[in-house]
Amino acid sequence: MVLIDGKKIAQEIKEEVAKEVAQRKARGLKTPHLSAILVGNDGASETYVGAKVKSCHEVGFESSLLRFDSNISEEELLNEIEKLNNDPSVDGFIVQLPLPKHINEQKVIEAVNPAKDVDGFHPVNAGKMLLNLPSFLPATPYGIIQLLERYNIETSGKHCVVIGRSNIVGMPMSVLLARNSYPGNCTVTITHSRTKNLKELTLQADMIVAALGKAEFLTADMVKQGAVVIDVGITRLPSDKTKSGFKLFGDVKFDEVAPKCSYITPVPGGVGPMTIMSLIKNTLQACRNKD
Ligand code: BQF
Repeated sequence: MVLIDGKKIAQEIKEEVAKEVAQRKARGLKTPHLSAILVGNDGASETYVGAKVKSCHEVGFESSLLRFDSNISEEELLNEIEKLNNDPSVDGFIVQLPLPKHINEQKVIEAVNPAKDVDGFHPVNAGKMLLNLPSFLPATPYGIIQLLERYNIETSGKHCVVIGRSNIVGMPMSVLLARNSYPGNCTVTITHSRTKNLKELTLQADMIVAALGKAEFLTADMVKQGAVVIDVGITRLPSDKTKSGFKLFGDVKFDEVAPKCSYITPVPGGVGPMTIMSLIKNTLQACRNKD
């Protein structure tokens, strides 16, 4: 069993990006600038945005964090997005999700200029991805693709079962794994809450991407010997055993599943750190696109 070390790969990518940013600066090219909009003060969102801003500094990007009260109106938020769309110093920006209930997330996603949509959530980027055209890939699927690539994991002709069909993970991951490229060329089965024979399917899978958001859902009896298991889950549960006051759980019952796997990602330190590097890579690309 090989443990896929997302933290280590993310660090390697960080160093590669930092090198390129330093070269850009030396050549008088623009320094990439990522902006983030954070609405309200949800603990998990604060942590994620904080990690993104920190990574920007580590690779030499400019970054800006725009914070708004949770009672900001949809109209005001759309107005702030328009300002970032029109700000030439900002190469890419994200609106940290989830948003308060009174704001229509889809409307917000569609307000972002696709050329600055480094989260890859805009329908234009989703459509380009589907058509195998250059686009910003959503952070989590892009991170997983990079892990498969860096570990040279064979995907061609493999049967991959994706559990979960969310817009940001399950659906785009299924598309990317089915593409005619490496990593890709998988036979993909998308499964979800209405799937009747999940265990029957996962037992046939050479690769399983668990992205349903249920702590420790995937158990050893559901996994074929030698499978690759990618755990996208991150359920934060309160804990008095950690100094942060919470513990992260994946969608995979790691201790019993890991011995059956050829490769497996841990939680934390697997897919999570890679999502941040995807965002950083997309922002660098957004900046390059303007050279
Ligand atoms: C790790 C996210 C659900 C909803 C909105 C490192 C992250 C997580 C875990 C991280 C996530 C999840 C992010 C680890 C960003 C991933 O060490 O295992 C990093 O920062 N993530 C987000 O921005 O919004 C979310 C999950």
